[in-house]
Amino acid sequence: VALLGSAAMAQEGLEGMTIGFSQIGSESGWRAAETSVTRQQAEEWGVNLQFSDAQQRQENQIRAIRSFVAQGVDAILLAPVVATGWEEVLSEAKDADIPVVLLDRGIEAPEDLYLTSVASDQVLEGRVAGEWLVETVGDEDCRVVELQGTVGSSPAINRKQGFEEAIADHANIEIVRSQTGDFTRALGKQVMEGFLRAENGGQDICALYAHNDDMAVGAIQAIREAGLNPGEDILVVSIDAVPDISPAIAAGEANATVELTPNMAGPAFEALAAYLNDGVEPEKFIITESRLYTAEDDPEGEAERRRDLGY
Ligand code: GYE
Repeated sequence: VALLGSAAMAQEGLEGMTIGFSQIGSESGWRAAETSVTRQQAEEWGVNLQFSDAQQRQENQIRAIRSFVAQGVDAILLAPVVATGWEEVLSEAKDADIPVVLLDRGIEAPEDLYLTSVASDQVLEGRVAGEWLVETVGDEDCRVVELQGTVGSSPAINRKQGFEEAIADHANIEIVRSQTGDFTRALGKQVMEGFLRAENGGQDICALYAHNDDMAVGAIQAIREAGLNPGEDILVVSIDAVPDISPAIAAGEANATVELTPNMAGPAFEALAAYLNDGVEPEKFIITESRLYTAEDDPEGEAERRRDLGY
């Protein structure tokens, strides 16, 4: 993984190339960080980055890809908002000989429609979050509410699955309510308010599992407003490890998160440089690390480290 920030060095092999980036939008702090890290990476590699913000809509992404193809870009980065519906437009890119690299989310399509996919193992992320809860509650009964990510997105599907796998053999832990918060803080708060009302003012909830930190941050606010102590009365576990979750972890209002690097573009550019210059086929799936992250990890120090990563 390329170094970022002040220690950054110029990278070779893509100078002067034009690369289109169809980004989902800016629903979360993690996504905003990915956008800024991708821009930094493009600068280090000397890439002319054509950025297109889809505002969460697949049709905008399809339109952007078609326009990149018409423009004759050298490569395309695609962070696909949902998992299905990409065959046609990716076939058009393939027919035009333009390699596509998927960033941070997977798709359900034949693997020859993209060069490689740079993403975390999202089932594993869910499992890590679930295993943390299993260890933390032990034999106690635990009613869990779940805030899901964007409907139809690979992280929402896979993070749900991984968590369910982790708690499957533990009859004392049960997901009692599960709804999408679309990966946003505002919906995380609003949906959590509904969960609290429906669960005896929150008295019946033991833990919140949120598919990202932003929704957890919104939900923490809702828990506080309901007169309960987030992190104590209701355990909070989420995914991303964005800097904004660190003060909550330090304050004991959030308990655990699973770190996800915002630097997906670095490995993507490395793969593209090797492929475009030397015809080297990268591995189909480039998997980034998933690390559990709790108050024991010096959240303030870690937040600083992540800021250096480009947040
Ligand atoms: O965890 C969430 C974002 O696609 C893995 O999307 C990514 C997810 C990330 O909005 O915060």
